[in-house]
Amino acid sequence: MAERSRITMDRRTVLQGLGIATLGAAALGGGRALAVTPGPGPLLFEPKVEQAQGGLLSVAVDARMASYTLGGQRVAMRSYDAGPLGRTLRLKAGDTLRLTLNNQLPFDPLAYLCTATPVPGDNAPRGFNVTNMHLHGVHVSPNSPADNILLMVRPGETQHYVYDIPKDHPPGTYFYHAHFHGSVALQVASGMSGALIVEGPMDAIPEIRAAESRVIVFQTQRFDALGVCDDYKTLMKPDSQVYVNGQVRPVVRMRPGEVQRWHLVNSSHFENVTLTLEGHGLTVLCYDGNPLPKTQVLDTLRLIPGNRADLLVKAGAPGLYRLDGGDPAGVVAYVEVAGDTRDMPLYAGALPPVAMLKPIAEMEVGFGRRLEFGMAEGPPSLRYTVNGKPFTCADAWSIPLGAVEEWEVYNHTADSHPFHIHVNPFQMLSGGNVQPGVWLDTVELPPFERIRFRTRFADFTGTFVFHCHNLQHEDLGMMQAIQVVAP
Ligand SMILES: [Cu+2]
Repeated sequence: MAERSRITMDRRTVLQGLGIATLGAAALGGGRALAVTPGPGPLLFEPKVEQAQGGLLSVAVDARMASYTLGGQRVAMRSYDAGPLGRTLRLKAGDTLRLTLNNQLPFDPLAYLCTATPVPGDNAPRGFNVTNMHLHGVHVSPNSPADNILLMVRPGETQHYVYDIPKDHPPGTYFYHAHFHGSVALQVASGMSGALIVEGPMDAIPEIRAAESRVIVFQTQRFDALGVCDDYKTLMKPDSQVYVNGQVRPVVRMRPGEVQRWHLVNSSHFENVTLTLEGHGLTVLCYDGNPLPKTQVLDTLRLIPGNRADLLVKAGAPGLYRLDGGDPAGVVAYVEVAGDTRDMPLYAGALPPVAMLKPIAEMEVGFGRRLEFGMAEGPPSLRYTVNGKPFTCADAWSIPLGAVEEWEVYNHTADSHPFHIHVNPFQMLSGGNVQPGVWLDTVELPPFERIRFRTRFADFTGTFVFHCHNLQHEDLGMMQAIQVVAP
């Protein structure tokens, strides 16, 4: 099948040169219906990497308007550091991240009507130039100066964050993004996110260490004819385009037999990607930054908004292969295999265990909860809810530090919702279109289905949230606060 659908380098070059979409497998192979697959774009652009030195990574991130070309159109979008995607932050478990967030977004009088701790009436689009920072999936304190998402950083203000990454933190791929309630969807969709990679014992495995890293972030920027996005109508306009590192169908180059380590992030505000790489298996190391007990080879990998995965990919014979994102995204990137052969070993086997991810036995569970994601009222004042109520800071659930709980979450709507919780990952028991036993921080909650998982409220007291990672649902109320208290 791979033979049949491979498009030769020459053909690609010629067609790309002419600016014509290349024809799909069926068309080239003949016999089947003519299918048109859009052709490859430019070489994959990867954001600059900021690497911790001597246990410390200090970075300044500017939230600002930026003008650049996206998918052939000039846009003016909210950004980190003036591009479609923030820099990649790389540190080791045990390191400290000092992040200075400068809000250089335009002055906005409405910013002064926003309150840091939302009341129920605030579950609406608001504060598009107000921001803050969240380390998604990272096990750090939810209190200032760390991962306090209830802070507000108004235009012209600066916030100094300090995050101490625990020594036994699961090594893998995470991301950082804006999280001010009311502007999360619009800011993240516009590009206010970036990859964050935590290194640990897994990275010392020689075959993994030898693999060159690629950061691949899926985004869904939306903009109008002028290239701007300043309202929900634009944000939610029908459009299936998925950008990869701010590009349309970029090309990842590999040599035959080369193994690469891919750090995948779905940073879209609403779109799933279901990935298959033509003619190649995907060797999974981590889901949501959590290493598996041993590597696992998949044909298809589904990433809902907020999910990440760490993969090894070994290139086959020379050719051009499609990375398909499933329906409705279609082909999201290409892999071009060319050049001298390098027969690198593809690691298969055990991954170093992480103490934090010790399986949670039934006898360890001290409390169970049933909760429900739902909707309230009809348009135009549609709100999304947890247990029948849109978000408010006034009703945080109190949970003692060290509690181990089993949750059952039911989706009482006809939409799918990516369930995401801050600070602590959870171990799946059932549902969510994933294998029981995996550790995640974001899982699919399909329509009218339920998920079950167990989790430990370990190490950190303070107030944080769980919410829908379909980010406009979050802004419209599908979020709940938790206050972890000293017992
Ligand atoms: Cu949702």
